[in-house]
Amino acid sequence: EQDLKAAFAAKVPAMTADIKEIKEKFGDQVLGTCTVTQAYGGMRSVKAMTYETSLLDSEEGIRFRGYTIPECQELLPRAPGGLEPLPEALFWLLLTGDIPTTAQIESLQQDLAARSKLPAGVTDVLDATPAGLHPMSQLTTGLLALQQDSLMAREYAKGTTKNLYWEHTLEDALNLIARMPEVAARVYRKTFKGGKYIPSKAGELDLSANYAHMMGFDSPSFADLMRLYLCIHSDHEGGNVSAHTVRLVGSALSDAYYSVAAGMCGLAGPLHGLANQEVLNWLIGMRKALGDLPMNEENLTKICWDTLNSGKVIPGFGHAVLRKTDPRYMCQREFALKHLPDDEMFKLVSLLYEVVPKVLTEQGKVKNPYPNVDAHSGVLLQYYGLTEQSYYTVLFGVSRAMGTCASLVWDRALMLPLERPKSVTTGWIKNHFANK
Ligand code: FCX
Repeated sequence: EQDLKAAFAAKVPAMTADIKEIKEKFGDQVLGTCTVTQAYGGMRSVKAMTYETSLLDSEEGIRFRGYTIPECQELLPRAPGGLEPLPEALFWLLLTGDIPTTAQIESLQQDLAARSKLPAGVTDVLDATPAGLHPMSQLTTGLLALQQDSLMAREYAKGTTKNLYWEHTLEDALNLIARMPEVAARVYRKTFKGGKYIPSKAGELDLSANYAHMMGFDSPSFADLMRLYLCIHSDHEGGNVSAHTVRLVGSALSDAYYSVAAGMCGLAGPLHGLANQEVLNWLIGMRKALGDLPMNEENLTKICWDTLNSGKVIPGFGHAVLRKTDPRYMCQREFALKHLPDDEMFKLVSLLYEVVPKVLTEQGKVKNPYPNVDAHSGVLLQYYGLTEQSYYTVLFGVSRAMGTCASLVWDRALMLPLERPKSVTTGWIKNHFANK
């Protein structure tokens, strides 16, 4: 199938039948349990949901539809002259489970380009937000302004049927993914470049290169960085704050715009997507603190302890599920070794890769002392001149929208119901266990 909608539609019956059979065969099996400690502890490791587009292994890291990041880099179609996979191709993979052909991706790219024009009024809303508002707040505002065009909301109001929800959601998802780069680029230009906007070249450039272009970056290797960046931040199974929020809000049949906007609000937190901003602030502070002192293990160790002793976390390190170095960190490190091996900030990041795990291990609290995706991204961006760190989470958001939208379309295709786990009070727990 050349067309993404048809390729997706072809997958739905088999998946639906598969799940029906699984429920018949294993419906009564216990998938996971939840202790009192887990209920108070952010439900860590509680297996209580399914999520099809990606799976996270605590040792190996993320697999998108069974493929590791290096496998995606090898197998997914690339832009002409590019070395990194196209996020459009990753979206196809997440949605259908299949590696797309170049022809399929060209058709998807044309479709996205045709959808990319912002509907009336969206730029007015963006222009009306104060430039001092955090870029993530501006992005979320822009997404809510795009919601005026939601097909799901319109069709639901007209009385559409449940078996068509996924079609409306796919329409919304494609429009959202096509339009988000321009919204995000406008946020950048408005906040940091005096509102001098650069017109879109959708159709002429692939989504990542066009996004980079609208921000004001036209170098081929920056476009390639964007492609890699938008691929690796897209999806990280279902339980992380942004993905789970999109799923939860979508389960109320709120459309893709509402759901993704809600997910973006979660991504804006410092323990989640904002960590990439925090990392760069921390690195810049570290260079200041070093002053004329040499950048060596001893001096960096001292600064790391200062951070911990002041009650702060070391941003970019640790993870709720991962227990080894994040492969999303590793592929960015490889990108840096290829494109900016002599950059001073990259050297600092490399040295911290040796220092921080030792410090965190000595501190003895963290379950994972190794770096996550956010420890590296900022240094790559600043090398190319994207130095405004308060913008970094917006890039993460443009990527995360793709993965969570792919999953949201499946949620509606599989007709997943409203999410509504049971909560109890501390009093309930006391009574319940005292009487046992
Ligand atoms: N620096 C200092 N302390 C840390 C730490 C770090 N990088 N990571 C974890 N800890 C602390 C926790 O704060 C906790 O302390 P407490 O018992 O006093 O509350 C203890 O170690 C145990 O936490 P742990 O079970 O290892 O980690 P959690 O699952 O609770 O939290 C995150 C995971 C990612 C939130 C945590 O490691 C952290 O705060 N890291 C820094 C922020 C960051 O990089 N976030 C981005 C994560 C990610 F990749 C993304 O979503 O983008």
